[in-house]
Amino acid sequence: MKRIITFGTFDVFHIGHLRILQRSRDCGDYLIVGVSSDRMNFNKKDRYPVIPQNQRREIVQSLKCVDEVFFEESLDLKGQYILENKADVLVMGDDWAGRFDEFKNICDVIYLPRTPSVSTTSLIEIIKEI
Ligand code: C2G
Repeated sequence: MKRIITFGTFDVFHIGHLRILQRSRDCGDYLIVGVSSDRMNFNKKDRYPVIPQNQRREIVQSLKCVDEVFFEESLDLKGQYILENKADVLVMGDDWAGRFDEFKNICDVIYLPRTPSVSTTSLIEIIKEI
């Protein structure tokens, strides 16, 4: 039984989000997702996500490929979340390549290629133009 953990905001949920979650699940048997909290996003980017955290969590939890969801409250707690959830593998998109290598002593760390040509930021820009 291989337990996978991944993290993300999943704001304005799109196909890139779905694919990284499906491919993360394909790396093992059980997928746990840390959904970044509204406050964590505000601290990081100085703005709140468009979709509030309870709705982002509900969307992610409803997916067939996702087994369990919790709120990620801080980037600094990643090691603790990996240990608490007994994760065997940390999967992240390759926009984070190298950033989480420090956890290679507690689990495997895999960076998967991002889905090209789609992002929350570009979707927000397109919607603004309409
Ligand atoms: N992603 C992807 N393809 C895209 C867009 C995003 O594969 N076109 C992946 C990202 O690489 C990430 C996941 O989808 O692994 C979630 O992306 P975001 O919601 O942008 O999450 P982020 O702000 O990177 O939050 O602890 C880390 C943070 O919680 C990550």
